[in-house]
Amino acid sequence: MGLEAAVSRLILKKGFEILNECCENDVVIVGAGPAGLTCALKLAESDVDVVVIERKLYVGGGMPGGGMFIPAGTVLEDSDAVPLLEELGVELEEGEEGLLLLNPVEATLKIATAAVDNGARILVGIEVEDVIERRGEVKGVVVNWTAARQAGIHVDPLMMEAEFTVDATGHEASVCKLAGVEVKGEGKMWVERGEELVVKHSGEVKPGLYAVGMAAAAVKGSPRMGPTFGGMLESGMKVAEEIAEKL
Ligand code: 48F
Repeated sequence: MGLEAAVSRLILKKGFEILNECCENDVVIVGAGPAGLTCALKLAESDVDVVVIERKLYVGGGMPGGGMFIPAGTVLEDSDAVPLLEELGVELEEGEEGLLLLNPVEATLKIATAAVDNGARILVGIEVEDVIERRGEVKGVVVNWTAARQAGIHVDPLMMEAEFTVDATGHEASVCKLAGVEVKGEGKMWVERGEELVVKHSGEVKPGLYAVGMAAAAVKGSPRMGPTFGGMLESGMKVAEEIAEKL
């Protein structure tokens, strides 16, 4: 036998071991954008068993794209995200009007790396297509391969149970919609107010289900803030703290 069989055998054994472990979790986070990744990092730091499900093949959501694919992002200098970014070694440059500049690819990678280093699992290419609900409480998610949906093939899904589920799906707030939570849709652009309200609105939206980042803004209809990322990180931190306390 050559190495081909060994490569396949090893991947199947390890991969299915990981997927088996993901059938039961403390927390499932849907979406690996800045809010979901930060929430995962902070939960993992508190020794919470957390898995992030991302339908694309890469992490970061909208963050690596900066503004209009232009490779820079901003953060308000008085944001509580600044100490976290500094701790992660993200370079921050003085801007103007109380704004700092960052490299959004660097920030994404450093947050994701810290989340994984602290024990968070990130699964890519998997899409959440429904929630598990018992007596009005969300108890995890129903998942399928993104590729199966894209190919238009109907195949029954699998399920991942969780004590708490976090909708970090960004503007779509797709998990909230699946769970029957009313989603108003994000409001018009207003950076200061959007940054403030996204943090305020992040939290439990239905028993067992939390919304963070733009999903939280979309649920409440609060303003968008474009490529200013501090609120996304703060939102993830806030919900991680709330969930860690409950666990
Ligand atoms: O959109 P996204 O980056 O959300 P976020 O963390 O941050 C928003 C900012 O990037 C920016 C902004 C504010 O500065 O306006 O846009 O709130 O990341 C959401 C992630 O969720 C994935 C999607 O591919 C993206 O990577 N996602 C969405 N729906 C699903 C999903 C689903 N049903 N299953 C799995 N992943």
